[in-house]
Amino acid sequence: MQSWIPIVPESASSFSWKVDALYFYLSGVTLFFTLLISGTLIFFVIRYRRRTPYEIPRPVAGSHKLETVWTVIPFVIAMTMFVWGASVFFDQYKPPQNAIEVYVVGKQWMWKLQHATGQREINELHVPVGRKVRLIMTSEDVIHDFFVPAFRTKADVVPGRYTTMWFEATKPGTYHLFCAEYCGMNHSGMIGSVIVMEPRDFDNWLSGNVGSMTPATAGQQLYQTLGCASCHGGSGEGGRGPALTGTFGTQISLASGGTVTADEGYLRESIINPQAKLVAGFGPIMPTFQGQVSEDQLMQLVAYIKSLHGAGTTTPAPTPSAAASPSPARAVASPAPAPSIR
Ligand code: HEC
Ligand SMILES: [Cu+2]
Repeated sequence: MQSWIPIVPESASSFSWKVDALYFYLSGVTLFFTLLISGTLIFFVIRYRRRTPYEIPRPVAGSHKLETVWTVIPFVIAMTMFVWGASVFFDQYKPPQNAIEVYVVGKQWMWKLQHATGQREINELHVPVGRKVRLIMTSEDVIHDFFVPAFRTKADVVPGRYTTMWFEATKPGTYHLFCAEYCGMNHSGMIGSVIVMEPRDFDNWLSGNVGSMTPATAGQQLYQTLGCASCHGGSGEGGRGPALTGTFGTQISLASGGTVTADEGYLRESIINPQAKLVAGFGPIMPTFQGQVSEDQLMQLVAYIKSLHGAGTTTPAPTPSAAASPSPARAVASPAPAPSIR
């Protein structure tokens, strides 16, 4: 269904109507005061126009009542905008539970995406309707920006760090995906689509792509070939370096005092720039892997470390079909309202 106002893009995510409501409120307030002020202005110009060349107007005396009214009313209106805007903002930026995770790498001039089950896509993102989808994004070159107007959400994709965003599509269909940050000559061609499918169709689509390795499995191989195992143990149990099993999402105590949450960004930094945040109790012996691994590979290593949950689950599923059942490809395995995806 096209939206009832022709200039507004289609609305197809769980929070798009909230963004629209806020937007209409802001437009309404703006329109109201524009009309009020310009109307009053025109009225006064006519009503108090100079009638004789020698006329001297009566001086205006202050009015505390008037001052108070036109201070308090705008203040209250501004606060409604602030509180409402903040609540919509927090809604969008609070990371969701049980989301499907998709890794996104932007580069001049395309989007490369990979699902936790291993499926790769370019300039297309297939997602099921009614499920929360979380994107973990970075760039290989310059700043890009992942923008899906129909979902009313966008986020910068920045080289050297991860940004995340999430959405829940509410209607099957194909929606525009734009790069919303000028990124060079073919920026305008950096477009794609988000394809929202019924859960059953999405399931079929996922299983139709056998043979691709999950990011966690690819990360496990990198972990071995890059020699991470020599310090962190063959399956992350620890040694000269800290254990990586069960690390993800926990609070890490740092040698410098203080703690940090082990999110994707922290894991990435620990590999690229190990000395930036030393884990308490360990020396600065880990070499940097800057320049040795691509952003794709970094995401795979991060996916592998995330998949290490402790006893019994340290080996990622080798095939995508296995990964679709409960497995370290946790995003897909998570319990969710759409039963056919479990
Ligand atoms: C020479 C030994 C050594 C090698 C090789 C090594 N590490 Fe480390 N790693 C360490 C030590 C020691 C620490 C703790 C000190 C620090 O934070 O740098 C650490 C910390 C980490 C952390 C942060 C862990 C936490 O609990 O906060 C991660 C993640 C990590 N390493 C991943 C890797 C990966 C992935 C590789 C392979 C690409 C690797 N390491 C290779 C020694 C090593
Ligand atoms: Cu771009």
